[in-house]
Amino acid sequence: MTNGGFAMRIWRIAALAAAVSLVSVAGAAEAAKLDQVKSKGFIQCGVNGVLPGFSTPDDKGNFTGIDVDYCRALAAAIFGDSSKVKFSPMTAKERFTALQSGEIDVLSRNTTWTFGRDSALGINFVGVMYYDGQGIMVTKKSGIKSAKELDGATICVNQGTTTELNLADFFRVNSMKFTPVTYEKMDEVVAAYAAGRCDAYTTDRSGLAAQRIKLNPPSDHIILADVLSKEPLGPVVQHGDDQWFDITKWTYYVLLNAEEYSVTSKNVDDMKANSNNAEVQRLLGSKGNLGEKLGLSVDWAYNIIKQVGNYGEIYERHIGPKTPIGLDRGVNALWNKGGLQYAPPMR
Ligand SMILES: N[C@@H](CCC(=O)N[C@@H](CS)C(=O)NCC(=O)O)C(=O)O
Repeated sequence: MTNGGFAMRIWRIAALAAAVSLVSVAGAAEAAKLDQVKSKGFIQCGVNGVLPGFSTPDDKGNFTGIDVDYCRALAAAIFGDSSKVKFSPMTAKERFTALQSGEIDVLSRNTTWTFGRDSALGINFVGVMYYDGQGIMVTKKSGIKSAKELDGATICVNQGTTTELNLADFFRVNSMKFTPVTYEKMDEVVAAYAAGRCDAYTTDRSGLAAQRIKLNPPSDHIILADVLSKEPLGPVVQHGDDQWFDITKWTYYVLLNAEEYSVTSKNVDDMKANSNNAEVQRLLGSKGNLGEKLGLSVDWAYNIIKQVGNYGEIYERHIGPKTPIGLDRGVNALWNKGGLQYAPPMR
Protein backbone atom coordinates (compact mmCIF):
# COMPACT_ATOMS: atom_id res chain seq x y z
CA MET A 1 0.00 0.00 0.00
CA THR A 2 1.32 3.45 -0.86
CA ASN A 3 1.53 6.19 1.72
CA GLY A 4 -1.23 8.00 -0.16
CA GLY A 5 -3.45 4.87 -0.02
CA PHE A 6 -2.77 4.43 3.68
CA ALA A 7 -3.51 8.08 4.40
CA MET A 8 -6.71 7.83 2.36
CA ARG A 9 -7.79 4.73 4.35
CA ILE A 10 -7.08 6.41 7.68
CA TRP A 11 -8.98 9.46 6.49
CA ARG A 12 -11.95 7.32 5.45
CA ILE A 13 -12.02 5.52 8.80
CA ALA A 14 -11.82 8.84 10.63
CA ALA A 15 -14.59 10.30 8.48
CA LEU A 16 -16.77 7.24 9.05
CA ALA A 17 -16.17 7.36 12.80
CA ALA A 18 -17.05 11.07 12.83
CA ALA A 19 -20.21 10.42 10.82
CA VAL A 20 -21.27 7.56 13.14
CA SER A 21 -20.72 9.68 16.22
CA LEU A 22 -22.64 12.58 14.65
CA VAL A 23 -25.56 10.27 13.88
CA SER A 24 -25.57 8.88 17.40
CA VAL A 25 -25.34 12.35 18.97
CA ALA A 26 -28.22 13.49 16.77
CA GLY A 27 -30.15 10.30 17.55
CA ALA A 28 -29.57 10.70 21.27
CA ALA A 29 -30.59 14.36 21.20
CA GLU A 30 -33.68 13.58 19.12
CA ALA A 31 -34.96 10.97 21.50
CA ALA A 32 -34.10 12.88 24.66
CA LYS A 33 -37.02 15.20 25.34
CA LEU A 34 -39.79 12.77 24.40
CA ASP A 35 -38.16 10.06 26.53
CA GLN A 36 -37.61 12.44 29.44
CA VAL A 37 -41.20 13.64 29.32
CA LYS A 38 -42.54 10.09 29.03
CA SER A 39 -40.50 8.86 31.96
CA LYS A 40 -41.53 11.72 34.25
CA GLY A 41 -45.14 11.21 33.13
CA PHE A 42 -46.13 14.80 32.36
CA ILE A 43 -45.19 17.93 30.41
CA GLN A 44 -43.93 20.99 32.26
CA CYS A 45 -45.47 23.94 30.47
CA GLY A 46 -44.46 27.56 31.11
CA VAL A 47 -47.44 29.94 30.94
CA ASN A 48 -48.29 33.52 31.74
CA GLY A 49 -50.82 32.59 34.41
CA VAL A 50 -52.51 35.99 34.76
CA LEU A 51 -53.80 36.61 31.25
CA PRO A 52 -57.50 35.77 30.81
CA GLY A 53 -58.20 33.85 27.59
CA PHE A 54 -54.57 32.78 27.27
CA SER A 55 -53.68 31.27 30.65
CA THR A 56 -55.30 31.91 33.97
CA PRO A 57 -56.66 29.69 36.74
CA ASP A 58 -60.46 29.20 36.79
CA ASP A 59 -62.48 29.25 40.03
CA LYS A 60 -61.40 25.67 40.77
CA GLY A 61 -57.74 26.53 40.29
CA ASN A 62 -57.42 24.75 36.91
CA PHE A 63 -55.46 26.66 34.32
CA THR A 64 -57.48 27.62 31.27
CA GLY A 65 -56.92 29.51 27.98
CA ILE A 66 -55.57 29.00 24.47
CA ASP A 67 -51.95 28.80 25.62
CA VAL A 68 -53.00 26.24 28.23
CA ASP A 69 -54.96 24.20 25.69
CA TYR A 70 -51.93 24.01 23.43
CA CYS A 71 -50.05 22.24 26.24
CA ARG A 72 -53.06 20.02 26.97
CA ALA A 73 -53.09 19.07 23.27
CA LEU A 74 -49.41 18.16 23.51
CA ALA A 75 -50.15 15.98 26.55
CA ALA A 76 -53.03 14.30 24.68
CA ALA A 77 -50.69 13.61 21.74
CA ILE A 78 -47.98 12.08 23.92
CA PHE A 79 -49.88 10.40 26.76
CA GLY A 80 -53.37 10.06 25.31
CA ASP A 81 -54.33 12.13 28.34
CA SER A 82 -54.64 15.91 28.20
CA SER A 83 -54.37 16.19 31.98
CA LYS A 84 -50.74 15.02 32.04
CA VAL A 85 -49.34 18.54 32.15
CA LYS A 86 -48.14 20.83 34.93
CA PHE A 87 -48.15 24.57 34.53
CA SER A 88 -45.47 27.00 35.68
CA PRO A 89 -46.70 30.60 35.70
CA MET A 90 -43.86 32.99 34.85
CA THR A 91 -43.19 36.62 34.02
CA ALA A 92 -42.02 37.89 30.66
CA LYS A 93 -38.53 38.39 32.11
CA GLU A 94 -38.22 34.85 33.46
CA ARG A 95 -39.61 32.88 30.50
CA PHE A 96 -36.59 32.31 28.23
CA THR A 97 -34.23 31.33 31.04
CA ALA A 98 -36.79 28.78 32.24
CA LEU A 99 -36.85 27.26 28.76
CA GLN A 100 -33.08 27.39 28.20
CA SER A 101 -32.37 25.75 31.57
CA GLY A 102 -34.81 22.89 30.87
CA GLU A 103 -37.01 23.86 33.83
CA ILE A 104 -39.93 23.74 31.37
CA ASP A 105 -40.38 21.49 28.32
CA VAL A 106 -42.34 24.05 26.35
CA LEU A 107 -43.11 27.74 26.75
CA SER A 108 -46.70 28.60 25.83
CA ARG A 109 -46.97 32.16 27.02
CA ASN A 110 -48.15 34.96 24.68
CA THR A 111 -44.61 35.14 23.32
CA THR A 112 -43.80 37.05 20.15
CA TRP A 113 -41.75 35.32 17.46
CA THR A 114 -38.94 37.71 16.53
CA PHE A 115 -35.69 37.37 14.66
CA GLY A 116 -33.60 38.20 17.72
CA ARG A 117 -35.25 35.60 19.92
CA ASP A 118 -35.27 32.91 17.25
CA SER A 119 -31.63 33.40 16.30
CA ALA A 120 -29.82 34.26 19.51
CA LEU A 121 -31.59 32.54 22.39
CA GLY A 122 -31.16 28.88 21.43
CA ILE A 123 -34.90 28.45 20.97
CA ASN A 124 -37.33 27.48 18.20
CA PHE A 125 -40.78 28.93 17.60
CA VAL A 126 -43.36 26.22 16.99
CA GLY A 127 -46.00 28.26 15.16
CA VAL A 128 -48.43 31.10 15.72
CA MET A 129 -51.35 30.42 18.05
CA TYR A 130 -52.50 34.03 17.74
CA TYR A 131 -51.47 36.70 15.22
CA ASP A 132 -51.48 39.91 17.21
CA GLY A 133 -50.19 43.46 17.14
CA GLN A 134 -49.31 45.99 19.81
CA GLY A 135 -52.07 48.36 20.91
CA ILE A 136 -52.68 51.22 23.31
CA MET A 137 -55.39 51.72 25.91
CA VAL A 138 -56.48 55.08 27.28
CA THR A 139 -59.35 56.26 29.42
CA LYS A 140 -62.45 57.35 27.57
CA LYS A 141 -62.47 60.60 29.48
CA SER A 142 -58.98 61.51 28.20
CA GLY A 143 -60.61 62.17 24.83
CA ILE A 144 -57.53 60.71 23.08
CA LYS A 145 -58.45 59.16 19.72
CA SER A 146 -55.06 58.26 18.23
CA ALA A 147 -51.58 57.23 19.34
CA LYS A 148 -50.20 60.33 17.61
CA GLU A 149 -51.87 62.45 20.31
CA LEU A 150 -49.66 60.90 22.99
CA ASP A 151 -46.66 63.28 22.69
CA GLY A 152 -45.28 63.84 26.20
CA ALA A 153 -47.44 61.06 27.72
CA THR A 154 -46.55 58.73 30.57
CA ILE A 155 -47.03 55.13 29.46
CA CYS A 156 -47.33 51.95 31.55
CA VAL A 157 -45.53 48.93 30.09
CA ASN A 158 -44.30 45.43 31.04
CA GLN A 159 -40.53 44.80 31.38
CA GLY A 160 -38.75 42.22 29.23
CA THR A 161 -41.23 42.45 26.36
CA THR A 162 -41.24 43.40 22.71
CA THR A 163 -43.81 45.99 23.84
CA GLU A 164 -41.14 48.03 25.58
CA LEU A 165 -38.95 48.06 22.45
CA ASN A 166 -41.73 48.83 19.96
CA LEU A 167 -42.94 51.68 22.12
CA ALA A 168 -39.54 53.36 22.00
CA ASP A 169 -39.39 52.82 18.20
CA PHE A 170 -42.85 54.29 17.66
CA PHE A 171 -42.12 57.47 19.59
CA ARG A 172 -38.70 57.92 17.99
CA VAL A 173 -40.03 57.44 14.46
CA ASN A 174 -42.81 59.95 15.10
CA SER A 175 -40.45 62.44 16.84
CA MET A 176 -42.53 62.31 19.99
CA LYS A 177 -41.50 62.06 23.65
CA PHE A 178 -42.83 59.77 26.35
CA THR A 179 -42.03 58.62 29.87
CA PRO A 180 -42.19 54.86 30.38
CA VAL A 181 -43.38 53.45 33.70
CA THR A 182 -42.24 49.83 33.77
CA TYR A 183 -43.01 46.87 36.01
CA GLU A 184 -42.07 43.21 35.83
CA LYS A 185 -45.55 41.89 36.67
CA MET A 186 -48.53 42.65 34.48
CA ASP A 187 -50.88 43.11 37.43
CA GLU A 188 -48.60 45.91 38.65
CA VAL A 189 -48.71 47.55 35.22
CA VAL A 190 -52.50 47.38 35.10
CA ALA A 191 -52.83 48.59 38.70
CA ALA A 192 -50.58 51.58 37.95
CA TYR A 193 -52.63 52.46 34.88
CA ALA A 194 -55.93 51.98 36.78
CA ALA A 195 -54.64 54.25 39.56
CA GLY A 196 -54.05 57.00 36.99
CA ARG A 197 -50.25 56.87 37.19
CA CYS A 198 -50.03 56.65 33.39
CA ASP A 199 -51.89 58.34 30.55
CA ALA A 200 -51.88 55.11 28.56
CA TYR A 201 -51.24 51.39 28.89
CA THR A 202 -49.64 49.43 26.08
CA THR A 203 -49.28 45.72 25.30
CA ASP A 204 -50.45 43.19 22.69
CA ARG A 205 -54.00 44.03 21.61
CA SER A 206 -55.24 40.64 22.83
CA GLY A 207 -53.62 41.43 26.19
CA LEU A 208 -55.42 44.78 26.30
CA ALA A 209 -58.75 43.09 25.55
CA ALA A 210 -58.03 40.56 28.31
CA GLN A 211 -56.93 43.18 30.86
CA ARG A 212 -59.78 45.52 30.08
CA ILE A 213 -62.26 43.10 31.65
CA LYS A 214 -60.39 43.48 34.96
CA LEU A 215 -60.88 47.27 34.95
CA ASN A 216 -63.78 48.81 36.78
CA PRO A 217 -65.79 49.43 34.71
CA PRO A 218 -64.24 48.21 31.44
CA SER A 219 -66.36 50.66 29.46
CA ASP A 220 -64.34 53.59 30.90
CA HIS A 221 -61.37 52.43 28.80
CA ILE A 222 -60.87 52.27 25.07
CA ILE A 223 -58.36 50.47 22.87
CA LEU A 224 -57.12 52.82 20.16
CA ALA A 225 -57.32 51.69 16.54
CA ASP A 226 -53.51 52.05 16.11
CA VAL A 227 -51.53 48.84 15.67
CA LEU A 228 -47.86 49.56 16.44
CA SER A 229 -46.28 46.24 15.45
CA LYS A 230 -46.63 42.61 14.39
CA GLU A 231 -46.84 40.27 17.39
CA PRO A 232 -47.12 36.67 16.22
CA LEU A 233 -47.64 34.80 19.50
CA GLY A 234 -46.81 31.14 19.81
CA PRO A 235 -45.23 28.26 21.72
CA VAL A 236 -41.46 27.86 21.96
CA VAL A 237 -39.07 24.94 22.57
CA GLN A 238 -35.32 24.56 23.12
CA HIS A 239 -32.93 24.13 20.20
CA GLY A 240 -31.32 20.75 19.62
CA ASP A 241 -34.11 18.20 19.64
CA ASP A 242 -35.71 17.85 16.24
CA GLN A 243 -38.12 15.10 17.22
CA TRP A 244 -39.50 17.28 20.03
CA PHE A 245 -39.71 20.26 17.67
CA ASP A 246 -41.63 18.09 15.15
CA ILE A 247 -44.05 16.84 17.81
CA THR A 248 -44.74 20.36 19.04
CA LYS A 249 -45.20 21.72 15.49
CA TRP A 250 -47.48 18.91 14.34
CA THR A 251 -49.61 19.17 17.45
CA TYR A 252 -50.33 22.76 16.40
CA TYR A 253 -50.93 21.68 12.79
CA VAL A 254 -53.37 18.98 13.92
CA LEU A 255 -55.44 21.70 15.62
CA LEU A 256 -55.55 23.69 12.36
CA ASN A 257 -56.07 20.74 10.01
CA ALA A 258 -58.88 19.40 12.17
CA GLU A 259 -60.67 22.72 11.85
CA GLU A 260 -60.02 22.81 8.11
CA TYR A 261 -61.55 19.34 7.71
CA SER A 262 -64.43 20.14 10.11
CA VAL A 263 -63.32 17.50 12.60
CA THR A 264 -64.41 18.58 16.08
CA SER A 265 -64.32 17.12 19.60
CA LYS A 266 -68.01 16.27 19.10
CA ASN A 267 -67.89 14.52 15.71
CA VAL A 268 -64.41 12.96 15.85
CA ASP A 269 -65.67 9.42 16.57
CA ASP A 270 -68.11 9.58 13.69
CA MET A 271 -65.41 11.04 11.41
CA LYS A 272 -62.98 8.32 12.42
CA ALA A 273 -65.48 5.57 11.66
CA ASN A 274 -67.12 7.01 8.55
CA SER A 275 -65.12 9.74 6.79
CA ASN A 276 -63.94 8.80 3.33
CA ASN A 277 -61.76 11.91 3.05
CA ALA A 278 -58.20 10.50 2.82
CA GLU A 279 -56.72 13.46 4.72
CA VAL A 280 -59.16 12.92 7.59
CA GLN A 281 -58.44 9.18 7.58
CA ARG A 282 -54.71 9.83 7.88
CA LEU A 283 -55.28 12.53 10.52
CA LEU A 284 -57.35 10.21 12.70
CA GLY A 285 -55.27 7.10 12.09
CA SER A 286 -58.08 5.13 10.44
CA LYS A 287 -55.69 4.82 7.50
CA GLY A 288 -51.90 4.55 7.91
CA ASN A 289 -49.97 5.50 11.02
CA LEU A 290 -48.62 9.04 11.02
CA GLY A 291 -48.14 9.06 14.79
CA GLU A 292 -45.51 6.33 14.58
CA LYS A 293 -43.27 8.64 12.56
CA LEU A 294 -43.14 11.05 15.50
CA GLY A 295 -42.63 8.30 18.08
CA LEU A 296 -46.30 8.57 19.11
CA SER A 297 -49.32 6.27 18.97
CA VAL A 298 -51.62 5.87 15.96
CA ASP A 299 -54.38 7.83 17.73
CA TRP A 300 -52.23 10.83 18.81
CA ALA A 301 -54.23 13.30 16.69
CA TYR A 302 -57.57 11.66 17.50
CA ASN A 303 -56.74 12.15 21.21
CA ILE A 304 -55.86 15.81 20.68
CA ILE A 305 -59.15 16.54 18.92
CA LYS A 306 -61.34 14.36 21.15
CA GLN A 307 -59.92 15.80 24.38
CA VAL A 308 -59.07 19.41 23.50
CA GLY A 309 -60.87 20.19 20.22
CA ASN A 310 -59.71 21.84 17.02
CA TYR A 311 -58.18 25.34 16.74
CA GLY A 312 -61.56 26.99 16.11
CA GLU A 313 -63.12 25.31 19.14
CA ILE A 314 -60.22 26.42 21.34
CA TYR A 315 -60.40 29.95 19.97
CA GLU A 316 -64.17 30.27 20.48
CA ARG A 317 -63.99 28.77 23.96
CA HIS A 318 -61.42 31.20 25.32
CA ILE A 319 -61.10 34.41 23.33
CA GLY A 320 -63.83 34.43 20.64
CA PRO A 321 -66.69 36.91 20.22
CA LYS A 322 -68.91 35.02 22.70
CA THR A 323 -66.36 35.28 25.53
CA PRO A 324 -65.78 38.40 27.69
CA ILE A 325 -62.54 38.97 25.73
CA GLY A 326 -64.53 39.13 22.51
CA LEU A 327 -61.88 38.89 19.79
CA ASP A 328 -63.08 38.29 16.21
CA ARG A 329 -61.16 35.67 14.25
CA GLY A 330 -59.79 38.35 11.89
CA VAL A 331 -56.35 37.31 10.58
CA ASN A 332 -56.55 34.27 12.83
CA ALA A 333 -59.18 32.71 10.56
CA LEU A 334 -58.04 29.74 8.49
CA TRP A 335 -56.27 30.51 5.21
CA ASN A 336 -59.33 29.34 3.20
CA LYS A 337 -61.56 31.73 5.19
CA GLY A 338 -59.46 34.83 4.52
CA GLY A 339 -57.01 34.44 7.42
CA LEU A 340 -53.39 33.44 7.99
CA GLN A 341 -53.78 30.15 9.84
CA TYR A 342 -52.43 27.48 7.51
CA ALA A 343 -51.09 24.00 8.20
CA PRO A 344 -49.12 21.73 5.86
CA PRO A 345 -50.96 18.59 4.73
CA MET A 346 -51.18 15.35 6.70
CA ARG A 347 -49.44 12.92 4.41
N1 LIG B 1 -45.84 39.37 23.25
C1 LIG B 1 -44.92 40.21 23.96
C2 LIG B 1 -45.46 40.65 25.31
C3 LIG B 1 -45.69 39.50 26.24
C4 LIG B 1 -46.02 39.89 27.65
O1 LIG B 1 -45.37 39.39 28.57
N2 LIG B 1 -47.00 40.75 27.86
C5 LIG B 1 -47.39 41.19 29.18
C6 LIG B 1 -48.66 41.99 29.07
S1 LIG B 1 -50.02 41.14 28.28
C7 LIG B 1 -47.61 40.03 30.11
O2 LIG B 1 -48.06 38.99 29.69
N3 LIG B 1 -47.28 40.20 31.36
C8 LIG B 1 -47.51 39.23 32.38
C9 LIG B 1 -46.51 39.31 33.46
O3 LIG B 1 -45.31 39.40 33.11
O4 LIG B 1 -46.90 39.25 34.63
C10 LIG B 1 -43.58 39.52 24.12
O5 LIG B 1 -43.47 38.34 23.76
O6 LIG B 1 -42.64 40.15 24.59
